[in-house]
Amino acid sequence: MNLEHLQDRFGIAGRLGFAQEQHGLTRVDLKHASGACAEVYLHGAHVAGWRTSRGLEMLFLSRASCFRDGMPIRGGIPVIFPQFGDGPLPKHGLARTRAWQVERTALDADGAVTITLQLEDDAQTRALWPHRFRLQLQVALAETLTIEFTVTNTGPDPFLFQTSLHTYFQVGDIALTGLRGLRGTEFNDFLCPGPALAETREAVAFDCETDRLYINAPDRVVLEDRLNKRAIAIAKSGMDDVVVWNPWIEKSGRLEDFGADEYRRMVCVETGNMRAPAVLAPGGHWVGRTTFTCEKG
Ligand code: TA6
Repeated sequence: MNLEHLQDRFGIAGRLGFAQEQHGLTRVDLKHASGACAEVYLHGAHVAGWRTSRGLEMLFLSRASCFRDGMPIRGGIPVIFPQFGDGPLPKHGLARTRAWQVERTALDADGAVTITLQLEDDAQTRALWPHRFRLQLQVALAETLTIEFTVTNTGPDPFLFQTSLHTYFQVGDIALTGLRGLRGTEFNDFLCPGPALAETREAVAFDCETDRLYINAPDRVVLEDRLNKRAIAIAKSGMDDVVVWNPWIEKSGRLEDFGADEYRRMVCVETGNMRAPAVLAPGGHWVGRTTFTCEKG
């Protein structure tokens, strides 16, 4: 569907519009009555930007990011399915690099601006992963940002899957950043494989490469950005785990779509089911949700 048809069918005057980004990808601009706004690409159903009603950009987007078919956007909220991390499929699965379709848009009774994007299996996905599925991602912009991710097994066989909202947050300085709420939670350290350990700190701090999966994590954690004097509450439901990632210096140098110094101004706090793959029976649904709230700043 071309831009004009998308605008005619799904546009909402002053609240939701479609644009062609300079690399040819279709972007959806959402604007809430409070002044909060967000940008979502149909490519990967990728939320690439979110600004609060006070105009504060909350998500990190690399200046070196690609914006082209077949490549994930570096930053924002990559949608991960059916595989988290490395494995038989391309890393982090196949959802984040495919063109999603607009299913519906709405202005909710409470004034939230919503768009629901959909991805279904096709010959290309089935060649990679031989299962039938339907994904829906609903982005709801109010003074908060809520992402609802639904997986439906539309085939005759059960399948195993993992999911993640791989969210990149922008911070003033990683050295003045902490993630509260994980004390006592067991985690796997991807950088130091071994038995799960319990987090002992009130706030996870960052002074080196960090890549940890917190198992059955609390449903609310708070990212503190002390330099910007702000905090972001991350509240999940239907999602078991939290992954915390900062590439630090050496890994940053190995990422082609990431600036060498950008590790200082970002951290990923990811929500989903990233640990053991879950089984979804034929006709089954999985729904996970995460709401982001800027509490100060
Ligand atoms: O979520 C953490 C992680 O798995 C890290 O190991 C790092 O590789 C990151 O994802 C980014 O992966 P990507 O494939 O987007 O470069």
